[in-house]
Formats: sequence, structure tokens, C-alpha cells
Amino acid sequence: MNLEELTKELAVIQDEILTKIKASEAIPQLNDIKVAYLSKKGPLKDLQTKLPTLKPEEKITFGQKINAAKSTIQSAYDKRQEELHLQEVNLRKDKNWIDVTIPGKKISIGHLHPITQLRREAENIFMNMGFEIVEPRSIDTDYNVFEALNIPVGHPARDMWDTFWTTNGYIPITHTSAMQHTILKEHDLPVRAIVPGRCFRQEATDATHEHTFYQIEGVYVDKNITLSDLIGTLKTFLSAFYDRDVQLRIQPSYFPFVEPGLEIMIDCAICKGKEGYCSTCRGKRWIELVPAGPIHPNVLTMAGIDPNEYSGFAWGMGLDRLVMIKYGIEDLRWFHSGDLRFLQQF
Ligand code: FA5
Repeated sequence: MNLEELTKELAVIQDEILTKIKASEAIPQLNDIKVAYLSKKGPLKDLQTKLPTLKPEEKITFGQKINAAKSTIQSAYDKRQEELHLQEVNLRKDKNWIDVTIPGKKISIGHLHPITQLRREAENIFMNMGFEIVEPRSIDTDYNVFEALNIPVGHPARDMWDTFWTTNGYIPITHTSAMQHTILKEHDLPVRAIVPGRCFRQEATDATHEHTFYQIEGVYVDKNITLSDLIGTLKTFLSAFYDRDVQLRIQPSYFPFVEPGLEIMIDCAICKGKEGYCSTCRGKRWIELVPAGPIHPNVLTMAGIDPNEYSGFAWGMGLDRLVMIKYGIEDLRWFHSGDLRFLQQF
């Protein structure tokens, strides 16, 4: 082959390589092209082997042409490599793209049940009044639930607290009064304690009765305690709890462990005593809220306390009812419903 033919051949090979470099779509493909055309077994090397057939000055000319072609090819390779690299980076950016301006997703973390919130509030008020908090047992003996409260076996008052029994004779506590005997027996006098706890009863449930509900028992024993101490304590607590000057009215009731038995009523803050029907007090203007009374001498005696030296009072308020009145809730079954539309309001 003469110089002219070799030059033509070189131009064809160069065009072919440049076209392939331009058309390459990824760096590995580009590298393959480079290896195929510029390696020792490539077409350029082939042309170089034909140099000896040329005259000396043609050798120089063709050598220069080959070098120029190599340099052109290298530049095209470098340029394409840069383009493909950029293309790949942009593609990755698109895939992992994060819009940092999107507002975050709100994680809902829930909150305390309204009964728990207000139980804590009630505990704080009583603690500020000098009461200690005693936890009740969830199941207890017949002795603590009934007998030590002056309700022996066969006493008709047991029917007031129709309850569940375990197969081995224990009682899921029917009222927090079940802790009265333990408190009176185990605490030094004077004693001021509250017992916030969960109670269980065999009930046909309705808007004001559940099989599971909460009570806050109160026990106060000291020398010279009178009914006015009971009234003063409850008025102070209820006024703080409802954040207003609560008015009390007292009517007789019956519980074997207090004498006399009382039902403390509060004025209805919903209708404020006005004419017309009110769903909270049912038009009575007064709401029965706290059963209470001076502790019966038999209960003190059974706990080893001399009723001639000491006297005291107790109450057992329904916490669910306290909360219902505070928030104007008409049906206590909402509390156990687990319905977020209800719970999220508190
Ligand atoms: C008692 O349980 C007495 N141990 C209270 C007591 C204590 C009186 C100390 C005297 C001295 P009673 O069964 O009435 O009493 O219940 C007290 C309160 O618990 C009621 O006023 C009511 O608010 C609440 N309660 C009773 N049963 C239910 C129920 N099934 N569902 C929701 N709340 C209830």
C-alpha cells in the first residue's frame, strides 16, 4: 500500500472509531471501543505495521498522521467519557431525589386517657391537702371486701355490690372500700389516704353503669373528727376539681360501714338550676356524686382502733362520673370504646 492508500484507510478507521465513540451509551461500552481500536491487535496498530513499506520521508508523514488520528480519537474518547459520567450522575440524582421542602409527616403519639388525666389531677389536689395515695389490690378477700366493712355473710347489703368471684374464692374488687380495713390497720394514726382504683361489677351496662369503672376512696381518721370535716374536705376538693365554688347538698343514704350513710350532691353547673330539662342532672338541679359518711364504730374496732378515742370519715366517689360531669359526657361507655374521635377531644 502506498502513502495515499494508507492515508485513506486511516481516515476510514478514524471515522469509524469516532462514530462509535459518539454513539456509545455507557462508560463500559466506551471502554470496549477503546480497547478494540487502540489495542495492539487493533486496526491502527495494523496500519502502523505497514510503515516499513513506505519511503523514509513518507514514513515520517504517515507516522505524524497516525499520531494526529490517535490524538483526535483520544480527545473524542475523553469528551464522551466526561459526558457519560455526567449523564450517570444526573440519572442517580433523579432516582434518589429528595424534596427537602416537603413538610414532615406528623407522627401521632397518642396521649393519656381522660380518666387517667383527671385521676392524676384529683390525686394532686388530695396530695396538696395532705392525703397519701394507696394502691388497691385488683382482687381481694371476702373479708376485706365485705366482712371488715360490717357486711357479714348473709347481710342483705351484699346485694348492692353484686360481683364476680374467682374460682378459688377471691373477688375482683367491687369497690375501693376494700382497702379501708388495711389502711386503718396498717397505718399509724392519724391517717389521711385516698385509694384511686379500678372496680368490677356484674352489671347490665347502660349510660351510667359499666362492668369496669373507677373509684377514689377517701379515709380520714383522727381524734375529734366531725361531719363538718368531711363536708369541708369534699367541698374543698370538688371546688378545686371543677374550678368553681361548688355548692353541696347532703341527703341520707345507707352503707353498712358508715353511720350515718350520706349521699353528697353538687349543684348542676350545666343548667345552673334554671327551669327546663337538663341531661346532666335530669332536671333535679342537684347531682348525686359522693357516697360518704363517718366511719362505723364496728369498722374501727375490727381494725383495732378505739372508736371512743378516734373517729373519722370515708367516701367512695365514682371517678368516671366525676369526669363525665366535668366534660358533659352523657354516656360513660365512650370511655372504653377506644374510639379515637372521642378520645382525641381530651
Ligand atoms: C360504693 O361503692 C361504696 N363503697 C362507697 C362508699 C365508700 C360509701 C365509703 C361510703 C363510704 P356505690 O356502689 O354507690 O358505693 O358506688 C360509688 C360510686 O361509684 C357511685 O356513686 C358511682 O359514681 C360509681 N359507680 C358505682 N357503680 C358503677 C358502675 N357500674 N359504673 C360506673 N360507676 C359506678
